Amino acid sequence: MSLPSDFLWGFATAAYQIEGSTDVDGRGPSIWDTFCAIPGKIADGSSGVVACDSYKRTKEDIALLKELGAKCYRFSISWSRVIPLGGRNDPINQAGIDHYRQFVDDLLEAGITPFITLFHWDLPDALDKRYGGLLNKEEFTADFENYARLMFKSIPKCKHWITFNEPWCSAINGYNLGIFAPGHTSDRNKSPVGDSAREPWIVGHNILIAHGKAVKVYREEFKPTQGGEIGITLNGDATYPWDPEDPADIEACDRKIEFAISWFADPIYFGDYPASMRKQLGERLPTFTEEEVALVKGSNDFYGMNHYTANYIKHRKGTPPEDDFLGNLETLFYDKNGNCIGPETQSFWLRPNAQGFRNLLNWLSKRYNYPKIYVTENGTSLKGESDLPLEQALEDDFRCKYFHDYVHAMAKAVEEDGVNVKGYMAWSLLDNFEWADGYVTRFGVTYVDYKDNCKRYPKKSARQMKPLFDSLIKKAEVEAAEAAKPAPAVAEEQAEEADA
Ligand code: PNW
Repeated sequence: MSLPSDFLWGFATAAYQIEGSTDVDGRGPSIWDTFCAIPGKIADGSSGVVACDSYKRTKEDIALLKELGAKCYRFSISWSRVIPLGGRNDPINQAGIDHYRQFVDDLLEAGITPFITLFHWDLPDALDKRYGGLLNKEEFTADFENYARLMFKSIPKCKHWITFNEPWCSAINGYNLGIFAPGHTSDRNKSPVGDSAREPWIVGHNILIAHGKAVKVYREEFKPTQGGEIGITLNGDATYPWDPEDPADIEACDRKIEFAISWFADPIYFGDYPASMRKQLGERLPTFTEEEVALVKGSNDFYGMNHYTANYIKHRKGTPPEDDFLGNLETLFYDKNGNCIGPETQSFWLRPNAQGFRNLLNWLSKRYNYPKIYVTENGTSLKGESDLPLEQALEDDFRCKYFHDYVHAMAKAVEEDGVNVKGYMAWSLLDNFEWADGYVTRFGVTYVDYKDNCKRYPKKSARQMKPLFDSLIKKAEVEAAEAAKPAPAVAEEQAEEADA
């Protein structure tokens, strides 16, 4: 038993990936609606128009969460449902607000703690068209602040807020590789617009400022009366040196994490970008004004951690190309000695390696002085899962092993390494729209039958979660008894005193 008695566990989703109903009740389009409409951008030519139909099935989804024993649920708000055009002078859509308010009431009624993500990549399309969306610092940060304030005011019962999900993905996938909306890249075969060497760093900077502004609003205008907490969710993979004997590979391992995670976390915890990024990117990496430092530094009540996989890292020699975003290194699945990082999944970037999770929890905790961590996503796809008949897909032993190993690695990090993890949300409650992969890649603990009215069937992994966490979370009575016991050293001293 190694997790604290107040430990929260549950599942995560995101609006565009599950809701569907994209033009219902006054919702405006997001950049993902627009992106999906461009031929060739989504593997199976699909979109989030129907997805899991969750907008219309909130009661059913909550019943499912309850059935699985979840204590918390992380979901995101579709900005363009509540402000269809997105901007601070644009009309508000009361139907959208009422939907999410009701959803939070229903979750609480079911005894499930809501975690709300304000931005899971689905920017209102009007803002992209109006002023370039995430690229426009003044406009975007002011509009995000306004949207955040509206949500804090509208849903006072929510006590856990996440400003942004994985800004790395918005910046790199959206503005360097062009594989996510809005699809900017320097590669003119893929997009007529974009500058992969510059735009991602501007977007990252603007997201940090927008995050800082929203946190300031929450802390000054809502936290004193509502008493909740707010943070950002960052993604990042674990790293191992390709050649464990080569100091340059060992150094590259840290640099890889700095380019992925510390890009955002260093400004939030220390007030500036990592030196390794400044060194490689020079003036293409924006600088923080004093006012911006004041906004961003210290702006996390908790660290939201999304984590899936690990890589072997091999340093590169010479000057990296201008569009490099990894830190002048290669990410590999095999090391110098032919060891493999982990088995294949349906996602080209994902191979399970649970020890890496424990290592990264330690890396983050040491660098950022043991912050409170919520694991806001962790999970896996399965190679070929979509080709299986339903009955076989429900026996997802590979996913069961993944969750078992990762959750145990996390529990060890808490118990033995002193890492401060307070919650864990598996990705995902449901199979859903996996962005550029469409519906072919499934991440759910619940099978969604897209051919039969999105019927839901919990897989083996869904049922495993409660017993898994029950076996690791301390009972409150036991924990209280332990806390009341004097520490062993003190007990010895007392015994000696008694002897004397
Ligand atoms: C996360 N990568 O995205 C997202 O937050 C989820 O919406 C998504 O469905 C889930 O992970 C599974 O993919 C990622 O290429 C997308 O390393 C891509 C990467 C990592 C995370």
